[in-house]
Amino acid sequence: LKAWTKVGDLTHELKGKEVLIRGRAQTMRAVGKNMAFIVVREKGFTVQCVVTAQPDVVSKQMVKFAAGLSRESIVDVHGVVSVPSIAIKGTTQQVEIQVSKLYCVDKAMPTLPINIEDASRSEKEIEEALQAGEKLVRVNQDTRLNNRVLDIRTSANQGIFRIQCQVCNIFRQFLLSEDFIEIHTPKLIAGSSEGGSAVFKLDYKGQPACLAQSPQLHKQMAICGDFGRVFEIGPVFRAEDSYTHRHLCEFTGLDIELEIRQHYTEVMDIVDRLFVTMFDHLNNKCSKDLEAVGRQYPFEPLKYLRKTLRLKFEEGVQMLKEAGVEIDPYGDLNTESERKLGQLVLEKYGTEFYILHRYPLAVRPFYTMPCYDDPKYSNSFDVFIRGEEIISGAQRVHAPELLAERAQACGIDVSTISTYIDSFRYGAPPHGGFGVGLERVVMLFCGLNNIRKTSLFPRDPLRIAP
Ligand code: ATP
Ligand code: AMO
Repeated sequence: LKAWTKVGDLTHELKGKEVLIRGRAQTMRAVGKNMAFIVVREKGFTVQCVVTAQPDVVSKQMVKFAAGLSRESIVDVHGVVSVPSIAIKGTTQQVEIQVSKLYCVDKAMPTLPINIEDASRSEKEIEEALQAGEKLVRVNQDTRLNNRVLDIRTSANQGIFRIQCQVCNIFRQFLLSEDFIEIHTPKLIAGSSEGGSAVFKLDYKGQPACLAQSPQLHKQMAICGDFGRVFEIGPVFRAEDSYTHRHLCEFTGLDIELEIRQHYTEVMDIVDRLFVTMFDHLNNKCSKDLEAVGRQYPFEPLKYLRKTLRLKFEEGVQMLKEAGVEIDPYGDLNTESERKLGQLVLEKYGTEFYILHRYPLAVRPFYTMPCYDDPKYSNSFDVFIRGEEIISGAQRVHAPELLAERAQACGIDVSTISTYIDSFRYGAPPHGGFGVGLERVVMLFCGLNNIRKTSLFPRDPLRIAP
């Protein structure tokens, strides 16, 4: 038999069929000398394989070999699919394989820093096991991240990163279908692109340089170069000293920039259509992955409207005020007030996904366009999922003098961005765009409590390995 079957595809329909699978030996259990059960796992799906001693087919030695495999070894299993009379506990697949041949492709060391079974349990399962007197190790976040290669083998983590892949896939497909082109901007740049001190500085062959805090400057320059509509999926570096559940020092930015014909609402229209398409796709096409995540980290599906709610910053401030939270009308919202507003919006409008726009100019980056009717406000917006920010966006200043003035006022050394400012001297179309934090989208869509769960190899102020 040469055709491989995926463990996740083993269903009742294959009853009586011969199959060949490759996976990892997750757990081994011997029953006397004539029988052994091995749970084999492939990409987060598990199946029970039964090795029974039978003359001319399976020797007792083979049973012993199977029972003695080290956990996480890679095995090839050849056998017939059967349907047991009682429901199988502890595996994702409801069929078994009656093994005729078993090969160990690669042996794992006998003791591992993480037991995948322990690392896969939900908090509820851990509590129940502990109450039942079972001995088990609660695998903490640092142990998981220190041994990330093992940790990402759990079903929940396999699901998380397949969902992440789909977020990027839909982002790309949707934008290509809307006439955007994908660009790749430099990550080694001369100075800060967002302002502030949160930059990783480096020496660029004797010149001071830094890792890009965003593709902001170059995506706008691509618009000045007449691409019309651009997007990028790439790394973003922030040297911020943020020890929070939602800040990383390196994350993946999903950025877009486009010409605006009349109004910055055209940029918000893209947010609306892109994200409704994305959420629908995740709910309809990624149900197995969402279930895998939810089994370990239970969450409620995201509530969103067919047409995304748009709330003006002033209205948000008013809602908070009515709820007893005083906010400076020209200041920013802090984490707590963002959460509170998220709750109020859910109660009033029944959505956990919304856009807050017309932010005070003073709290936005230097390149943000002030509102024409009131320059204390700006043509800008943030987007929230479950009360936490996933997107910042805005119309940009395209008048070079104003841009230089705003940069200087925000403490940016204008000489480091002179080629950017010059781009607007050769005729620039009105334009705007936004940046999405990939890890935040996945974290918040799945109701997870920490951004490190949605970054494959997270980088935070205390971690640069593995
Ligand atoms: P941006 O995209 O604008 O950087 P963000 O979600 O990354 O948005 P910040 O603007 O950096 O967040 O900060 C927003 C709020 O998050 C701050 O007002 C503050 O309340 C909170 N915050 C940021 N960094 C920290 C930190 N290190 N510790 C505690 N709270 C923080
Ligand atoms: P901003 O700085 O708000 O905007 O970043 C855009 C989005 O990136 C995510 N994000 C982060 N994710 C993880 N760790 C961090 N430290 C972190 N900081 C930000 C958030 C945020 O909404 N140039 C603008 C975008 C634009 O206007 O086009 C920018 O970078 O989800």
